[in-house]
Amino acid sequence: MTTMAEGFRILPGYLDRDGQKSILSLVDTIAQQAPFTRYIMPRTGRPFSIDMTNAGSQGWIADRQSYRYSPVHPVTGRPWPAIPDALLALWRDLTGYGHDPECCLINHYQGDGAKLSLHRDEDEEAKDAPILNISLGDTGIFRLGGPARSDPTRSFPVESGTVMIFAGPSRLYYHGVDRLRVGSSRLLPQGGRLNLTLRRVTVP
Ligand code: MD5
Ligand code: FE
Repeated sequence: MTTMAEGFRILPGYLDRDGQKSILSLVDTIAQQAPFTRYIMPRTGRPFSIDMTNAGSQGWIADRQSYRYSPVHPVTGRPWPAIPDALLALWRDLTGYGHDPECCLINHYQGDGAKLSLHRDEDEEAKDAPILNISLGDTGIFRLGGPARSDPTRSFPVESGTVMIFAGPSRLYYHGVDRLRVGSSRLLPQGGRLNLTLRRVTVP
Protein backbone atom coordinates (compact mmCIF):
# COMPACT_ATOMS: atom_id res chain seq x y z
CA MET A 1 0.00 0.00 0.00
CA THR A 2 1.30 3.42 -0.93
CA THR A 3 0.12 6.86 0.12
CA MET A 4 1.01 9.35 -2.61
CA ALA A 5 -1.28 12.29 -2.03
CA GLU A 6 -3.60 13.36 0.75
CA GLY A 7 -6.05 10.51 1.28
CA PHE A 8 -5.04 8.71 -1.90
CA ARG A 9 -4.06 5.04 -1.69
CA ILE A 10 -3.03 2.71 -4.49
CA LEU A 11 -2.88 -1.06 -3.99
CA PRO A 12 -1.31 -2.71 -7.05
CA GLY A 13 -2.09 -6.43 -7.29
CA TYR A 14 -4.75 -6.25 -4.59
CA LEU A 15 -6.86 -8.67 -6.65
CA ASP A 16 -5.20 -11.87 -7.84
CA ARG A 17 -6.11 -13.43 -11.18
CA ASP A 18 -9.04 -15.39 -9.71
CA GLY A 19 -10.33 -12.31 -7.89
CA GLN A 20 -10.15 -10.33 -11.14
CA LYS A 21 -12.01 -13.05 -13.04
CA SER A 22 -14.75 -13.23 -10.44
CA ILE A 23 -15.35 -9.47 -10.63
CA LEU A 24 -15.32 -9.74 -14.42
CA SER A 25 -18.13 -12.28 -14.25
CA LEU A 26 -20.10 -9.96 -11.96
CA VAL A 27 -19.70 -7.20 -14.57
CA ASP A 28 -20.94 -9.56 -17.30
CA THR A 29 -24.08 -10.29 -15.29
CA ILE A 30 -24.68 -6.57 -14.64
CA ALA A 31 -24.21 -5.74 -18.33
CA GLN A 32 -26.75 -8.39 -19.38
CA GLN A 33 -29.37 -6.52 -17.34
CA ALA A 34 -28.08 -2.98 -17.90
CA PRO A 35 -26.31 -2.79 -21.29
CA PHE A 36 -23.19 -0.64 -21.75
CA THR A 37 -24.15 2.70 -23.32
CA ARG A 38 -22.14 5.40 -25.11
CA TYR A 39 -23.27 8.65 -23.48
CA ILE A 40 -23.30 12.08 -25.11
CA MET A 41 -21.67 14.99 -23.28
CA PRO A 42 -23.80 17.97 -22.29
CA ARG A 43 -23.27 21.23 -24.19
CA THR A 44 -20.86 19.86 -26.83
CA GLY A 45 -23.09 16.92 -27.80
CA ARG A 46 -19.99 14.86 -28.47
CA PRO A 47 -19.92 11.19 -27.52
CA PHE A 48 -17.59 9.85 -24.84
CA SER A 49 -14.86 7.51 -26.10
CA ILE A 50 -15.82 4.89 -23.48
CA ASP A 51 -18.94 2.84 -22.76
CA MET A 52 -20.62 2.95 -19.35
CA THR A 53 -23.15 1.15 -17.21
CA ASN A 54 -23.96 1.00 -13.49
CA ALA A 55 -25.15 -1.09 -10.61
CA GLY A 56 -26.81 0.30 -7.51
CA SER A 57 -29.78 2.44 -6.51
CA GLN A 58 -28.19 5.39 -8.35
CA GLY A 59 -26.39 5.24 -11.69
CA TRP A 60 -24.27 7.98 -13.24
CA ILE A 61 -25.56 9.12 -16.63
CA ALA A 62 -24.97 11.91 -19.16
CA ASP A 63 -27.08 13.37 -21.94
CA ARG A 64 -27.51 16.68 -23.78
CA GLN A 65 -29.00 18.20 -20.63
CA SER A 66 -26.59 17.28 -17.83
CA TYR A 67 -24.41 14.87 -15.94
CA ARG A 68 -26.45 13.38 -13.11
CA TYR A 69 -27.45 10.32 -11.12
CA SER A 70 -30.54 8.37 -12.16
CA PRO A 71 -32.32 5.41 -10.49
CA VAL A 72 -33.00 3.89 -13.93
CA HIS A 73 -31.04 2.96 -17.08
CA PRO A 74 -31.54 5.74 -19.67
CA VAL A 75 -32.30 3.32 -22.52
CA THR A 76 -34.18 0.43 -20.88
CA GLY A 77 -35.93 2.53 -18.23
CA ARG A 78 -35.33 -0.27 -15.73
CA PRO A 79 -33.65 0.10 -12.31
CA TRP A 80 -29.93 -0.70 -12.27
CA PRO A 81 -29.00 -4.15 -10.91
CA ALA A 82 -27.94 -4.29 -7.26
CA ILE A 83 -24.28 -3.83 -6.34
CA PRO A 84 -22.96 -7.39 -5.80
CA ASP A 85 -22.12 -8.40 -2.22
CA ALA A 86 -18.47 -9.07 -3.10
CA LEU A 87 -18.05 -5.40 -4.09
CA LEU A 88 -19.83 -4.17 -0.95
CA ALA A 89 -17.44 -6.35 1.07
CA LEU A 90 -14.45 -4.73 -0.66
CA TRP A 91 -15.84 -1.27 0.18
CA ARG A 92 -16.38 -2.21 3.83
CA ASP A 93 -12.89 -3.72 4.10
CA LEU A 94 -11.01 -0.85 2.47
CA THR A 95 -12.81 2.45 3.01
CA GLY A 96 -13.78 2.43 6.69
CA TYR A 97 -16.80 4.52 5.66
CA GLY A 98 -19.80 3.68 7.82
CA HIS A 99 -22.35 3.49 5.00
CA ASP A 100 -22.58 1.42 1.84
CA PRO A 101 -22.01 2.87 -1.63
CA GLU A 102 -25.07 3.56 -3.78
CA CYS A 103 -23.41 3.50 -7.19
CA CYS A 104 -21.00 1.21 -8.97
CA LEU A 105 -20.13 3.04 -12.18
CA ILE A 106 -18.49 0.73 -14.73
CA ASN A 107 -16.40 2.20 -17.56
CA HIS A 108 -15.22 0.14 -20.53
CA TYR A 109 -12.24 1.53 -22.45
CA GLN A 110 -11.34 -0.12 -25.73
CA GLY A 111 -8.82 0.80 -28.41
CA ASP A 112 -6.34 3.58 -29.05
CA GLY A 113 -8.80 6.48 -28.79
CA ALA A 114 -10.33 5.54 -25.44
CA LYS A 115 -9.64 8.14 -22.75
CA LEU A 116 -11.23 10.25 -20.05
CA SER A 117 -10.19 13.90 -20.02
CA LEU A 118 -9.09 15.64 -16.84
CA HIS A 119 -12.14 16.25 -14.61
CA ARG A 120 -13.44 16.23 -11.06
CA ASP A 121 -16.26 14.01 -9.79
CA GLU A 122 -18.70 16.48 -8.29
CA ASP A 123 -22.15 15.17 -9.11
CA GLU A 124 -22.36 13.36 -5.75
CA GLU A 125 -23.92 15.07 -2.73
CA ALA A 126 -21.70 12.99 -0.42
CA LYS A 127 -18.40 14.66 -1.28
CA ASP A 128 -16.83 13.55 2.00
CA ALA A 129 -17.32 9.85 1.17
CA PRO A 130 -14.39 8.03 -0.43
CA ILE A 131 -14.42 6.62 -3.95
CA LEU A 132 -13.08 3.08 -4.39
CA ASN A 133 -11.73 2.21 -7.80
CA ILE A 134 -10.99 -1.24 -9.34
CA SER A 135 -9.07 -1.75 -12.61
CA LEU A 136 -9.37 -4.86 -14.80
CA GLY A 137 -7.81 -5.72 -18.15
CA ASP A 138 -5.47 -3.50 -20.16
CA THR A 139 -3.18 -1.15 -18.24
CA GLY A 140 -4.49 2.42 -18.14
CA ILE A 141 -2.28 5.50 -17.99
CA PHE A 142 -3.89 7.40 -15.13
CA ARG A 143 -3.37 11.13 -14.52
CA LEU A 144 -3.73 12.67 -11.08
CA GLY A 145 -3.62 16.39 -10.37
CA GLY A 146 -4.75 18.46 -7.43
CA PRO A 147 -7.72 20.48 -6.27
CA ALA A 148 -7.36 23.10 -9.02
CA ARG A 149 -7.40 22.38 -12.74
CA SER A 150 -4.15 24.34 -13.09
CA ASP A 151 -2.33 22.25 -10.46
CA PRO A 152 0.56 20.10 -11.69
CA THR A 153 -0.36 16.54 -12.63
CA ARG A 154 1.56 13.29 -12.76
CA SER A 155 0.74 10.15 -14.72
CA PHE A 156 1.36 6.54 -13.84
CA PRO A 157 0.30 3.13 -15.16
CA VAL A 158 -2.52 1.25 -13.41
CA GLU A 159 -2.53 -2.49 -14.02
CA SER A 160 -5.28 -5.07 -13.82
CA GLY A 161 -6.07 -6.01 -10.23
CA THR A 162 -5.14 -2.59 -8.81
CA VAL A 163 -7.46 -0.98 -6.28
CA MET A 164 -7.28 2.76 -5.62
CA ILE A 165 -9.03 4.69 -2.85
CA PHE A 166 -9.66 8.41 -3.10
CA ALA A 167 -10.51 9.71 0.36
CA GLY A 168 -10.09 13.04 2.12
CA PRO A 169 -8.82 15.89 -0.05
CA SER A 170 -7.94 13.57 -2.97
CA ARG A 171 -11.63 12.78 -3.40
CA LEU A 172 -11.96 16.10 -5.22
CA TYR A 173 -8.68 16.11 -7.13
CA TYR A 174 -8.61 16.47 -10.89
CA HIS A 175 -7.92 13.17 -12.65
CA GLY A 176 -8.32 11.35 -15.92
CA VAL A 177 -7.14 8.46 -18.08
CA ASP A 178 -4.78 9.47 -20.90
CA ARG A 179 -4.85 6.21 -22.82
CA LEU A 180 -4.56 2.45 -22.62
CA ARG A 181 -1.68 0.13 -23.23
CA VAL A 182 -3.79 -1.69 -25.77
CA GLY A 183 -3.30 -5.45 -25.63
CA SER A 184 -1.35 -5.42 -22.35
CA SER A 185 -3.79 -7.87 -20.70
CA ARG A 186 -5.75 -10.89 -21.82
CA LEU A 187 -8.23 -10.79 -18.95
CA LEU A 188 -11.14 -9.44 -21.02
CA PRO A 189 -12.11 -11.72 -23.93
CA GLN A 190 -13.08 -8.64 -25.98
CA GLY A 191 -9.99 -6.71 -24.82
CA GLY A 192 -9.74 -3.27 -23.29
CA ARG A 193 -9.98 -2.03 -19.72
CA LEU A 194 -12.82 -2.08 -17.22
CA ASN A 195 -12.89 0.39 -14.37
CA LEU A 196 -15.38 0.08 -11.52
CA THR A 197 -15.92 2.95 -9.09
CA LEU A 198 -17.94 2.51 -5.92
CA ARG A 199 -19.53 5.77 -4.83
CA ARG A 200 -21.76 7.13 -2.12
CA VAL A 201 -24.15 9.55 -3.85
CA THR A 202 -26.52 10.88 -1.17
CA VAL A 203 -25.57 12.16 2.27
CA PRO A 204 -26.37 9.35 4.76
C1 MD5 B 1 -11.22 5.39 -14.52
N1 MD5 B 1 -12.87 6.91 -13.77
O1 MD5 B 1 -10.14 4.84 -14.38
C2 MD5 B 1 -11.51 6.57 -13.65
C3 MD5 B 1 -11.18 6.24 -12.29
C4 MD5 B 1 -14.75 8.38 -13.54
C5 MD5 B 1 -13.29 8.16 -13.55
O2 MD5 B 1 -12.56 9.07 -13.35
O3 MD5 B 1 -15.16 9.45 -13.13
O4 MD5 B 1 -15.49 7.44 -13.92
S1 MD5 B 1 -12.09 7.17 -11.04
C6 MD5 B 1 -10.81 8.00 -10.27
C7 MD5 B 1 -11.13 9.06 -9.28
C8 MD5 B 1 -12.34 9.22 -8.67
C9 MD5 B 1 -12.52 10.25 -7.73
C10 MD5 B 1 -11.50 11.09 -7.40
C11 MD5 B 1 -10.32 10.89 -8.05
C12 MD5 B 1 -10.12 9.91 -8.97
N2 MD5 B 1 -9.26 11.72 -7.74
O5 MD5 B 1 -9.39 12.58 -6.87
O6 MD5 B 1 -8.22 11.61 -8.39
O7 MD5 B 1 -12.07 5.04 -15.35
FE1 FE C 1 -13.68 10.62 -12.33
